[in-house]
Amino acid sequence: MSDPIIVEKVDHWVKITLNRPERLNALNIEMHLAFRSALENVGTARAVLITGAGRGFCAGQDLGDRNPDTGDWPPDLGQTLNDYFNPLVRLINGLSVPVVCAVNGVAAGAGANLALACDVVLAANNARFIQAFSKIGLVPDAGGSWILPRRLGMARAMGLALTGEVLSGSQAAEWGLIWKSYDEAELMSAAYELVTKFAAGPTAAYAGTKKLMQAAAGNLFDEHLDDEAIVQQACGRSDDYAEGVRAFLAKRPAKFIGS
Ligand code: T3D
Repeated sequence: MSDPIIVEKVDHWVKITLNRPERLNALNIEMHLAFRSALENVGTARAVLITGAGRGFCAGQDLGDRNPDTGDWPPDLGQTLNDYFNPLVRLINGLSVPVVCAVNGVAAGAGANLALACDVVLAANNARFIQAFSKIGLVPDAGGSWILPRRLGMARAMGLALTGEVLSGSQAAEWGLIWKSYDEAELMSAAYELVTKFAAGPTAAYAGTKKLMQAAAGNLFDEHLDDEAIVQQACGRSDDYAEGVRAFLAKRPAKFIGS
């Protein structure tokens, strides 16, 4: 059997591929654990790319592992979230380096919301984002009910969640749910270009940006200004800041070293 998660180290970044294409990369326990381990072990990588093998990105929980006609029913879904999905979302959020997601095909249920947890989301124009939960009697999870209203406003968030309608990659970009969408054939080269740029970028500034953007949702404006001052103070002491200013003054591209 092939590995459910493929990890490839490329220069200063890591590519993580969800690899159960025959199930549209739906997550079973083995795959959950392998995905978690991949995220926990990005080490000194300066950027991460997550994508899916085959025609799908991820179809969420493997429903083949749920059987209502057994004595084990009902499963404790609170525990499933706490033990499997939430750790993945928290790990993606907690990585200090940029996490790029290339949504190469259908992203359904928690598969969609794991993609949306990433820092910069690219998708094929014909990718499908589906909040499939209502179709099986569940609520959006893996952070979906938090992120959708913030990115889209209540009208679109509610519409997507309650109807389970398909949102194309191109429409997701138009709505501001994701960063950009591309023709299918161009998606991976665009993703490689972006992650390569991040891996050669000012790593400490990216970490600070991520931290501040995440804190913004829970901060009052005034305290957020204080937070910006603290993070910027640290950036001001980095080698990359000095290099960025030198490069600007010398009219040459900056060579960031990530510290
Ligand atoms: O349970 C908990 O732990 C709680 C947490 C839940 C988090 C969640 O993610 S809940 C949501 C779970 N996911 C879904 O409800 C999506 C189910 N899948 C679909 O609705 C459709 O498959 C898609 C819209 C994603 C894609 O449709 P389509 O027509 O492009 O492909 P398909 O033919 O339906 O799927 C291809 C194969 O993948 C098919 O297998 P087969 O017939 O070729 O042997 C299908 O059964 C399989 N597949 C797709 N999604 C899942 C799956 N197998 C298991 N689990 C899946 N989620």
